[in-house]
Amino acid sequence: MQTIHPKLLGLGLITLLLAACQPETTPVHQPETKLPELPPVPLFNGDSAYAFVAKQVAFGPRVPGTAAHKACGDWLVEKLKGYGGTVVEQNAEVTIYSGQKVPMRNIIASWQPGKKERILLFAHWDTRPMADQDPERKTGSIDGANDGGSGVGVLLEIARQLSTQAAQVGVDIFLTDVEDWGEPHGAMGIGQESYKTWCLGTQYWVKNPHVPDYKARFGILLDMVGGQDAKFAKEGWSMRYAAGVVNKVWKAAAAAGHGDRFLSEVRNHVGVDDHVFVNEGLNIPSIDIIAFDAATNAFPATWHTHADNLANIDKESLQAVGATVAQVVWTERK
Ligand code: AHN
Ligand code: ZN
Repeated sequence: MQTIHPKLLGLGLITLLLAACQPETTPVHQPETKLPELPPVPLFNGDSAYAFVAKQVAFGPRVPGTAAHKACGDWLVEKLKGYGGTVVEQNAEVTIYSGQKVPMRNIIASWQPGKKERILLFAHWDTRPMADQDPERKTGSIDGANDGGSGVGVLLEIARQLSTQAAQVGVDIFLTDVEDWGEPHGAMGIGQESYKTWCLGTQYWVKNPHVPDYKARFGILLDMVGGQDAKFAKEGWSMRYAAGVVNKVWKAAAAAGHGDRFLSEVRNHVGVDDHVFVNEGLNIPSIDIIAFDAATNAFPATWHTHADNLANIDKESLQAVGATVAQVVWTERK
């Protein structure tokens, strides 16, 4: 057994006492704990994102089951593969609120698929087959330039950047399908059954993830991010499930110079969206960056109307959101 010499014990005690008597204001020399510097965040190109939105719109409305939907899906897969993503597709038949069966095609592209530490970015690529919010003509499919097109456009540009500069963490870009064929006029919200008629692709994916035991640190959903002068409130479901992620993204927006678009107020203007199912189904803290119109306390006026077309897309909005997402992706440490 080892014994401590009484003299040494005394010395130790004196040292301890001295340390305890140090006035609190004495500066303590700390060893350098600075993290290694990260490479600069790649420059998000809003013109490129805009071109990706225009291309989607040019296929025609991406209504599940139509030729335009099929052609656009093929193009999305080709682009994501071209930018180095490992692509998994999920094809299934899902039943919408009317009882009609429609084909669903989820598209998931992964960068550094072997990495455990990952970020999930998602947006829906289908468009609504009706214009039930249009003041005049409620029939006919909408272009969905903003509702669907904008989020996908931003994520394709992120994919293009990933092809030239890897992030420290793995990245998954999930283009969800059959998000927007939910029950019209149904009051939504958890507790009301009609909320389950939305986001069918995401609901399928949370029950059947593209890889077993899929996990990500956090998720960011982009929805209607390309409208004129788009602004984003802290969305209610996001705050409930993932307030830390909201704050991280809002900080990144400020760091990227776009803090003016990301409002500090919390708003419950979203009935349901893809991120709700990801939070509830897979426990991945996920937020929704989704436009909030302060004038109406709701979605932008073009929502589910024929005015949701390319003429109402704002490159600067795509730029602000894209630069913010890039800031998050390329400053996240492994
Ligand atoms: C509502 O909150 C009514 N809809 C959110 C889901 C959605 C539809 N986002 C775009 N289109
Ligand atoms: Zn919609």
